[in-house]
Formats: sequence, C-alpha cells, structure tokens
Amino acid sequence: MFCADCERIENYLFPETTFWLFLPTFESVNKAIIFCGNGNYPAAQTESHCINVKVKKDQVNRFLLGLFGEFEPNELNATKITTTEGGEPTLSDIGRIVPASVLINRLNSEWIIQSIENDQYETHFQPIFEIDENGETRPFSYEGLFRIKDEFNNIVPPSHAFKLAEGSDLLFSLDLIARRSAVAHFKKSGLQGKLFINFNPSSIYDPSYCLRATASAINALGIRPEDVVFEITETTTATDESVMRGILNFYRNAGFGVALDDIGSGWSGLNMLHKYRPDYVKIDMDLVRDLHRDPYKQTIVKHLIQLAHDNGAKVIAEGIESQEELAILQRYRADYYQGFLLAKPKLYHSELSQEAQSHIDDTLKGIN
Ligand SMILES: [Ca+2]
Repeated sequence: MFCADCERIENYLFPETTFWLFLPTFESVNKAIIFCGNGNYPAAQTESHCINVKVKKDQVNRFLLGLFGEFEPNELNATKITTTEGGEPTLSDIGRIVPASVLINRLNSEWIIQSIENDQYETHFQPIFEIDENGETRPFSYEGLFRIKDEFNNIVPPSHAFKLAEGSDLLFSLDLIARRSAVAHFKKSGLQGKLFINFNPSSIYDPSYCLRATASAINALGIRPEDVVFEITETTTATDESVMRGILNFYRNAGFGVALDDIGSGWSGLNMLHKYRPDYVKIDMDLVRDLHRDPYKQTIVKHLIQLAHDNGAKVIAEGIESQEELAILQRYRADYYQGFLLAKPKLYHSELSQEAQSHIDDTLKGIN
C-alpha cells in the first residue's frame, strides 16, 4: 500500500549516525564546524567542502534543527547529506544523498508517514447538486475530501499536510493514498452518483505508472469508470504541458471524466479550458463569493460559463454560501452547484457489514 519510493527518515539513522555533509561554500563549512565545536559534536573535515559528524540517536533532532538554523535557505537547499553507521560512504550511501532541506522537512513530516501506515485518515464527501426548473435539488455527484489525522488524532488542515508532503518528497505517496481512500470510502458509504476525486498533477512523474494503481482500485471495486471524474487544480500551472496531456490521455482512455478545478479569473485557467477540453469546469469559490455584490465578478463568471459551454464542458459552481449567489449562478446557467448553502462535507458512515468492508480493504491491499 505504502509507496516504496519514499524513504523514511529512520532509514538515515543508526544508534550513532555519521552524517556526511557536502556543503556549498567555505562559509557554510565554517558555520558547520563552529556549530559542531560549540555543541560538542565530533566533526572532521574530510575534504574542502565535506565534513562528517557523529551524532547519537537522541541528539539527532537537536543537531539537525540547530545546524540548519544557522544556514540561509539557499545554503540549505545546496547542502547535500548522506549517512553511515560509522564507515566511509559506500556506493549505496551515495545513492541515498538528499538535500538538507528535504531531510529537515521529512523530520517535520514524520507524522504523515506514521498516519498513513496506521490508516489514520478518512475521506469526507461533499455533494454536488443539480437543480431542476422547480427548484428541486438532487445530488449529482460527491467530491471526496481527504482528511489526515496527526498522532493525537486531530484532523490536520489538508493544505498544511499537502504542503509539508510536497517539501519532503511525500506528495506522490500522499496524493496516491488520498485518491485510493476516496475510492474505498465511496464504495463503503454506498453513495449513488458520480465520484469526483481531487488530483495534483505535480505528484505525477509518469502517468501510466503512477495512475495505474488508482485506476486498478476503481476497477477492482466494480465502480464504473464513467462514474469517476478527476479534478485537476489550476494552481499547478507549473506542470509541463506534455505531462498534463499524458495525464488527460490516460484518464480519457480509461473512460474517466476530467474536471478543471478552481478555475478563476486567471488567464491560465482560460487557456487550460481551451487547451485541455475538460468535461467539467469548477468555478473557484473566490469568484462565487459575494457574486451578487460585484459586477466585475459577474462579468467574468457569465463569460466563463459561456466559454465552458462553447467548449462542450459542464460548469460546476463551488463554494456557494448564500441564496443570492446561487440565484445569479442559476441565472447564468451553471450546470451544477456545490457549497455550504446546499450541503457541508461530512463523513458518510458505511452501510456495509464489517465483512464487506474488510473485503474492500483486502481488495485494495493487493493493488500497488
Ligand atoms: Ca476540488
């Protein structure tokens, strides 16, 4: 289940660890030697820009946080580290070299790995509604919202968890777990309608490899591909265009739908709409907020909906909190509606027997 690509910080630590630091400048070498001297950490300079330092296990946190507290962010990024149990680094130790910034982030995000391994996460669902001409609302689909808990069983704000994961090279694992959790919880909850799954394109190196596990999980649980839509967020514009196309092709070939998430007033969003021809466009809640009071937003939303329709996409307005906002969106003929006004995200409890739930878990465990 857990991605073997992600090394744990413990893999770098021994009862007494020798840290091999490859430092970018003489100034950083000096800072490190002075810090080690003051803290009584036995350090030796092996080459002009390399020092090694022996640190006992219970002192590792203090050592790493203290040392890198002395460094500027660019020094931290340019410093590379590997560890050994005492001897000189071998070839495999060289393969474990990481930037100091990643090691520090991993130290801070160790709880994420613990939570993944202990299954301390769940997926909440927020319905997306269609509204007929009589004003009757009906859930058309459910967006899965991943919630991970820390060691005290508190739900961590998702943006914080994903940011930490990104800084410590865990984004790929966390995003994969989140997608799989959405599929499992959807099946267990017995919800009817489509499932919308959030997806971060920057967590993908190779679409056919990285997305296969999610596609397999969907198939294994007997969910029809046409009932699954992946929401790709606009904030990841840094993602290479060819990678994005690879991802979209993968989803389309597998029969899934694609939504562009959080489409705002930015040009990148409009550009993506034209370039990637999504099945759905989700209008960002910033545009929806106080729509009735803001003629500028009204112009944008009106044209955005028109543009989406011209490109064959359905429009979902998200983050709706007031009747006034909803009324305008209906007037502009958005297709679907989501927000606290209509329904909050919540945990849907399983309708299935314990045995049926275990069967789902077991099915997913076999998929990597
Ligand atoms: Ca979303």
